Amino acid sequence: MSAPRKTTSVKLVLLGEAAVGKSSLVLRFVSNEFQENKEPTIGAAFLTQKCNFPDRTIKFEIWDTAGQERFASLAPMYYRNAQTALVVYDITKPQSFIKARHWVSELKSQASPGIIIALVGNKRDLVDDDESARKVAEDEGKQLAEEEGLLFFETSAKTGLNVKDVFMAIAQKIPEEQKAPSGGLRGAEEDSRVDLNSAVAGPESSCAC
Ligand SMILES: Nc1nc2c(ncn2[C@@H]2O[C@H](COP(=O)(O)OP(=O)(O)OP(=O)(O)O)[C@@H](O)[C@H]2O)c(=O)[nH]1
Ligand SMILES: [Mg+2]
Repeated sequence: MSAPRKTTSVKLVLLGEAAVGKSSLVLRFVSNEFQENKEPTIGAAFLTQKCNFPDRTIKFEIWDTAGQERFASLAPMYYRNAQTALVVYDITKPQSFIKARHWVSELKSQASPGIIIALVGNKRDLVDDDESARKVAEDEGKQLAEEEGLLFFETSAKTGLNVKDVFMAIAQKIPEEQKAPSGGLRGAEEDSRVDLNSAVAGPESSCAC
């Protein structure tokens, strides 16, 4: 009988302006679904997703934060102790790219040293048929990622383009021995006091990857 695969827990936080598609990216990754009119996140939502690799299992503990300005003060609570972050913008909304730059610099100065950050330009489907809808050039994203040492992807939560790839690229950068640190916000399954957005939070499920 083969030994059970080692599980590595990875705390991941999503940050970005309201309505850029953070929750939609998570929904696509965890359930392979998309909702045309997704409701804004209130506070934050917590989900987990396990991904099996030949040598180990990665368990993503995902904190999906609310982008609305009124929740901005909560963000440090969610990125504290995060090993990885997705900073998301909407490639049709230049303001959301400015906000993404701010998140990257805040993470660099306030989050755990060595945090793995992926910069994600979402809603690619909107420009595939009509390039004039694009307001942030792909090269702008690439350049910021190169300057700051980030992973970079353009995605579509709607079609699924590159969504799994973002999480797989992050998983590949997680060192073998790394574990989710204790302290700060713990996984919701360990702390019933955490206020969850139950419309989004769901049970663990196996990764299709
Ligand atoms: N066309 C298109 N629409 C998208 C995509 N991703 C999300 N949307 C839509 O954009 C809207 C906002 O998506 P959300 O996932 O709720 O955005 P959010 O970043 O979680 O927003 P907050 O929770 O308020 O911070 C919803 O109506 C989604 O259906 C995408 O890749 N393509
Ligand atoms: Mg949301």
